[in-house]
Amino acid sequence: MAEETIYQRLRRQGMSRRQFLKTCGVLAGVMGLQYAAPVVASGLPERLARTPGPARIVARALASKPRVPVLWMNFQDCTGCTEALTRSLSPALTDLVTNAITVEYHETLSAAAGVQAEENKQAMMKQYAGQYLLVVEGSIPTAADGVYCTIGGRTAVDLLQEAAAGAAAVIATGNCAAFGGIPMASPNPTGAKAAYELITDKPVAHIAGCPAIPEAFTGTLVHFITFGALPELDSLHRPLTFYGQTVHDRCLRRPFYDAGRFAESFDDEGARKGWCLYKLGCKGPTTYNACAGLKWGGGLSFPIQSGHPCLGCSEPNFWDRGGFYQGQSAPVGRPTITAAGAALGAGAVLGVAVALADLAQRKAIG
Ligand code: FSX
Ligand code: SF4
Ligand code: F3S
Repeated sequence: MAEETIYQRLRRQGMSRRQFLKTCGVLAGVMGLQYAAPVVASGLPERLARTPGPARIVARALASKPRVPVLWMNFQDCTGCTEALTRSLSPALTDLVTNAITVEYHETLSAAAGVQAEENKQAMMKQYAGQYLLVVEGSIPTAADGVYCTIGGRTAVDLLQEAAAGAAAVIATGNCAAFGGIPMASPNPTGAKAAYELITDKPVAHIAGCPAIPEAFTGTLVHFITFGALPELDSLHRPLTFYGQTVHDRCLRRPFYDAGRFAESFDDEGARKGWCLYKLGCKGPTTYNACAGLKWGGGLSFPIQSGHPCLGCSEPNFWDRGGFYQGQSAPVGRPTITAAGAALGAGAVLGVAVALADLAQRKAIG
């Protein structure tokens, strides 16, 4: 018997066709898909054929594919990336994504433990060899033969390489998995490494940030579900849709930066008036992340909006670069971004704004 598709599962769980198509629009928005060319919707129900191009792309994928198996490995991290994702304030989105994937193994969320969990993982890797998505959270210790992190008596290095061997693709979520993060900060006692340093034969996407923005993770995941491949990445393997612009490019304090109005301390008149935090150490001009557009807590706020300079948490070595609150005497020049990056970044933010507005509307109408 053919495996149940994602769409069939959602229908079985009570989602109407109308809700399904609307949600596909939300997902397309999260992925920044509105610039994608429409596809021919042959063989689909009439309502689906009338759905706008990007939503139709997602709908076609969900209507034809079974759930994507996910293997989630936690190593040296604070679990903030899992926390951020599970506390994301887009429940409808989270709900759809959890229906579109099957998390076969996750150390911190799994109900199973010990031998049973390890046996489940082995069975899953065998059953879905070459098809599953591997998500890595945390850095991997390599010093002293890897003894600083062991699970079930095996080292993180060993477990990661075993899991990566059968994966179709890898998502390294958070700065720790992507670039080594805080565990790799000097003096790096555990010999921490990033996932890509140990996985050299599989595509790896970096959802950088400490922690990663949930919507950036979800958008990348949905891209994989839809297209069976990772989205376009920048030179540091971050999806361009979410990392194509700096925090500074979309910062709400940017007019003050341009006008040369800077807070000089956290309690001066400039700080109270919401002026630019550049002289208080803000790394926004050199940090590529979607915080200023997507924000956190379902679009509620982000560090700079709350009065704190950007620490550059989506960039390599952000902890060792330090100087978090070090005043900078003169502003850097306007950042240069590629036209492609700007278009993609703007597209993503617009898409998510539309998506969130749609979600709010759906909640309002029940
Ligand atoms: Fe690292 Fe994820 Fe920083 Fe934590 O677990 S990215 S320490 S907030 O969240 O890996
Ligand atoms: Fe915003 Fe920081 Fe840029 Fe100032 S320097 S505009 S606070 S990102
Ligand atoms: Fe990180 Fe800076 Fe955003 S510190 S959360 S990239 S504003």
